[in-house]
This record gives sequence, C-alpha cells and structure tokens, in this order.
Amino acid sequence: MFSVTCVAPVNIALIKYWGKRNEDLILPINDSVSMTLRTDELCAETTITASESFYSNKMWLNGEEVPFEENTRILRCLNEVHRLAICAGSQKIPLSWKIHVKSFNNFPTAAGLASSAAGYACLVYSLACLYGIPVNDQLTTVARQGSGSACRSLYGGFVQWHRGNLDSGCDSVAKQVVSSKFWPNMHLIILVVNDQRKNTGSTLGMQRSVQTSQLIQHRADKVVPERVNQLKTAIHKHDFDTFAKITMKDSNQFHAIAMDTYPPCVYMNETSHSIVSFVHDFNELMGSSLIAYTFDAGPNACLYVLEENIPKLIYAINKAFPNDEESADYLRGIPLSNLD
Ligand code: 2P0
Repeated sequence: MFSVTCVAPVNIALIKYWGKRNEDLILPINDSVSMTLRTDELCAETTITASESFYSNKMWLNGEEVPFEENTRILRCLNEVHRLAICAGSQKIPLSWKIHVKSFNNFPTAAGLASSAAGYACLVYSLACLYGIPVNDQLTTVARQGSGSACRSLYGGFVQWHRGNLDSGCDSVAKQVVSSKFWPNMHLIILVVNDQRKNTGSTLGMQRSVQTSQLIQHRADKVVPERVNQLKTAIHKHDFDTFAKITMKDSNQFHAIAMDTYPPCVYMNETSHSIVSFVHDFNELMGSSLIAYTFDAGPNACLYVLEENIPKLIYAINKAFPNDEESADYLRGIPLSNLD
C-alpha cells in the first residue's frame, strides 16, 4: 500500500478565464493571469492511497463519497497521469492498483471561491507524487483537463495560463510569471458576501457566454492580449496602481460578459456592487488605487492590497460595513466621506 497527502491552494484570477474553444480538452479562448494563495490559506488537502487489495477506484469529498468512474474529468486526469508515468518510465507503483482519494476543502465549496481549481490541482499533484512523475508545465495540461483554472494552482506566485494555439492542447499550459517572493507584501482579503453554492456553475455559464455573448470574442481577441502584457509589466515594476486598475477593469468586463450572456449569468449582488463603490471611494480618498477588487463567478469580493495598507482598509471596511447591518452606512447608500 502506498499513500500520499498534498495540499494545493486556491488561485484568484486578475485577468479572467471565461470561455472555451474546446469543451472536451478544456482549451480556453483567452490567456488568464492569477495569483496563487499560500499553502496555509484557502486550500484543498488530498490523500490518495493505492493498494493491490482495493477492488475499485473511490473518492470522498469533504467526507462524502462522490462518483469516481462516472466522472469523466477525474478519469481523464488519472489516465493522463498514467500516460505520463509510462512516458517517464516510472514504476513506483503498478498502474493496475486501484486508488482511494480523500479530499477536503477548508473553505466553502462551489461558492465562487475557486474550489475546483484547488481541488483538481491537488488531485493531479498528488497523483504525480504517487506515481513519481515530475511537476512541470506538462503536468499543468493534466490539471487543466480537470478544471481549467486548476492548471494555475500548480505554481505559486503570479501565474499565466497560455491559451495555446494547437488543437491537441499540449501548448495550453500554465507558467509562473514570478514567485510569491517577488511581491511578498501583496495580500488578498476576501469579503464573504454569501457562501452558498452559486446559481449557474462556471462550466455552464461560460458555455452559454460563448454561444450567446456578442462581446466575448472582442474581449478574447482585442482586450486580453494587451491587458496581460500590461499587467505583467505592472507586476515586474511593483506598480500597484496600474495592477489595481487592470484587475478591476478585467473583473468588470468579465461580469459585463456574464450579463451579455442570454439568459444572463448574474453573479454579483447588491452587496458586491456596494463593495465596488466602496473601493472606488476609498481609492479616490487616498489619492491612488490602494485596493483592487475582483469578483469571480459569485458575489464574494476578493480585495488585493499591499500589507502596509491593510490597517486602513480594515478600518474603512468596518466603518462602511459594520457587523450590525442596521448601521451599515454603505448599504444604505451613504458614501465614505472620511476615515476619522
Ligand atoms: C478564473 N473562473 O479565471 C475564472 C473567473 C471563474 C471566473 O476559472 O469549466 O471552474 O472547470 O474549466 O475552471 C472558473 O472556471 O471552469 C474560473 P472549468 P473553472 O478564475
């Protein structure tokens, strides 16, 4: 019997992945860029045991058994890892042995907090460790076939998922832009607006957007390539102001496309929009962009902020959105006037 346990953190996109050109291989229509959180933060933890005595492959997610053999994405990841093990000549354990997978998320599953990214990254990384195959760009193509955004969680720091041009998908890989040490004072604060399962899952939502949005191709062809370059330059220069503006614009454009989808995908709610206004008011009051919001396929706000600005931000959040909803000025439309 062999067993491995690994953790993989969530990544939060700055330039969003939204739309596939190949549903089967999970090939995106545009590049995306994200930041991976640290391994002691929002994480999936997965233990995989392989044994000669197991009769079938099985999987448990947060303690509940979930179908394995019926899940084409899990099967594809397992088959791809087996293929890489054969290519690498690794004979650490026999490929015929069945596996049991136990995975836990330490945060709400499917609430737009990138749970599938951490989950599939962790599954594929654990399989790679189990079968003794290297963690490299090729492995990211396997995680991609579990869940697109998962390929970005195999690396730390800032990561770019290249859409690639080949039909085979072998050039649709994630690569690290810079490690987390490059911008160590970069932090992410998540304001959990709602931790319930989202209405329209990302897979279905982006499928509908590709079919019905008239804006999505313009974004993929004309907007994202330039934005990715500008964002990477801002990261390399530690230019938070530019980083923030690009991040916020890209979140807004992604949600504009979600709304341009028919029927529309409505992920942000009233509180999310209040947070957007709060961030713009805060930045205006401060004289430059000290906070960047970004929203995934859910109402929760992810706020990028440098460490030195966290106390000001927390103070302002508590003032604008006190725990007592009755006195939440911001929700009642009263703008932030000063921070005294
Ligand atoms: C992202 N999202 O770049 C974007 C922003 C949600 C909004 O990647 O169908 O769960 O498994 O490839 O990876 C969510 O999409 O979708 C996502 P599939 P996935 O983070």
